[in-house]
Amino acid sequence: MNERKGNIVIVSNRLPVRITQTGKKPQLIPGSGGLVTAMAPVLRDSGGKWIGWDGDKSGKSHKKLFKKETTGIGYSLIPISLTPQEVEQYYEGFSNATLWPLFHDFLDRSQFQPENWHTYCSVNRKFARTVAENSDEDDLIWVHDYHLLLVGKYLAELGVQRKTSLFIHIPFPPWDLFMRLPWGKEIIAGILSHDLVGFQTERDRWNFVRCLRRLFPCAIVSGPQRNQLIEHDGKITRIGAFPISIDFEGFDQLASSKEVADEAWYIHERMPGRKLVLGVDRLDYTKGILERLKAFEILLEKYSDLRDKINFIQVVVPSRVDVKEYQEMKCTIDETVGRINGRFTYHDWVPIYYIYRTLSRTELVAYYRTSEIALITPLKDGMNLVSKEYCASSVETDGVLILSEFAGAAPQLGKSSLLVNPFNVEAVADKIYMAFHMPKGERKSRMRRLRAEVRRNNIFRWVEQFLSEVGSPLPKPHTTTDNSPLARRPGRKYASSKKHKTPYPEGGSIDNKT
Ligand code: ADQ
Repeated sequence: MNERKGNIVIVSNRLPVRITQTGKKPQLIPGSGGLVTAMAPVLRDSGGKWIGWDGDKSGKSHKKLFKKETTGIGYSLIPISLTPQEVEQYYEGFSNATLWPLFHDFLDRSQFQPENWHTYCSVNRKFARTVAENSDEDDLIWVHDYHLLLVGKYLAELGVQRKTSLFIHIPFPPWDLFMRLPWGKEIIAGILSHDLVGFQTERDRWNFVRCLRRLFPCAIVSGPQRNQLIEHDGKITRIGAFPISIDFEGFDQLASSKEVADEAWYIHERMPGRKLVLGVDRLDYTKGILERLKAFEILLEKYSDLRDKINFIQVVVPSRVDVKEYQEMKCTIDETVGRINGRFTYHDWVPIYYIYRTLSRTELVAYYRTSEIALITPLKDGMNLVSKEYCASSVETDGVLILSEFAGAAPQLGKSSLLVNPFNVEAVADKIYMAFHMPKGERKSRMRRLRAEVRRNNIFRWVEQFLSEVGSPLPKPHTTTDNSPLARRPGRKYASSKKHKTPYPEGGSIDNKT
């Protein structure tokens, strides 16, 4: 990692804690979710600041509570308050009802409301002001995700000189979808106002470059495919794919503990002599939970010899519980589980166990460890950390991973897992059958390769590679803007100041088309 003078300032929509009201006093408890899992160990080790919304929808300020409750944790948490209107229009509106569905290929769910867009801009400006007030010139600002794509732009408009980077945790959509966004040009320009932009996969980076080329044909794209430089409007931005990961050793050690071994034994003991198929997801339409249930139903229809020999455990973490669409989705899942169980339950065999709550880390890892098959079939996913957590927790090295080809993890884990198209529910059923009957030797060799991959490309390496890219010197920007003839000169390349390391050697065939 590069030696830097300043601190790291992380900026994300939510802080890595939640406020709870136990009795009269509000308290802070650690939050859950992919981003928290990824970043908390990093800040704990390096110090620094984390800026984000406190999660309170009333607009009440909790600065004092944060100051009191977070002294001594090794880094500062700086809460931002949002008004009810900001929550509705910036968070539930533009972030989660426009960008989230559009970037996950759900165009029919995307809403394009101008008032939501305007509030998205003003909240991004609010975040930028807070960053300016809580950082100085030597600090590295690391913005996370789709809620805050314009923070770099507003920092620049405020005249604040900072090294800024952005990591987008969700997929970047292809041009055919992105073109529908009425404010697409502003979004691309906002992303380009950062010094480094990281995507989960080569496909996302490639989609971004395609959109950029359509909207800003004069922008200059140069450099090796996996580490490109873009000059636009007198600024140079480095872009690359940095597939996020997990703390492999943390999961491996916990999975090997007696506590987890006991819990895992207890879970399997309730379903004696049966193979367990596990699904773990946040409640979201992108995760493909209903399609997966349908695939399991087809499995029981088509391969009746598996009845009584297999159980499907679907764990769903409550998410966006106030949103009507999510409440309806939960009802549909409840009904579907009930219908399938009603149809196939026989004596003491109930085919589907359905858990709708947040599990403790020990419980979650016990389910990972004890399940013979993981069925991870999102319809689209930025990365999907659950697939990596399953591999790290499979300490007996005999679990089989069935993985969606539309998960960002597929380029890394696809070779040694059973890849499926989650929309093809009959094929998913066939893959479960294949996993059920896979010989032990093959299961072990596949899982060993998967574990080696996740162990090598773990979260610490991810952070190190991202930070070392931010630290890499950039060439001086050319003084011309987009429209100048010089900027349009074909084939113009920057002399790279160093030979770029390829962060992740593997990648999709898409690379070759860039
Ligand atoms: P998410 O959409 O939240 O993250 P994912 O990557 O699968 O998706 O992370 C979910 C996290 O929640 C995992 O770390 C898992 O351990 C945890 N979790 C799941 N079920 C749980 C339960 N019942 N109890 C407790 N914890 C549970 C977003 C993007 C992803 C991207 C991540 C990280 O949508 O595509 O992989 O960010 O970049």
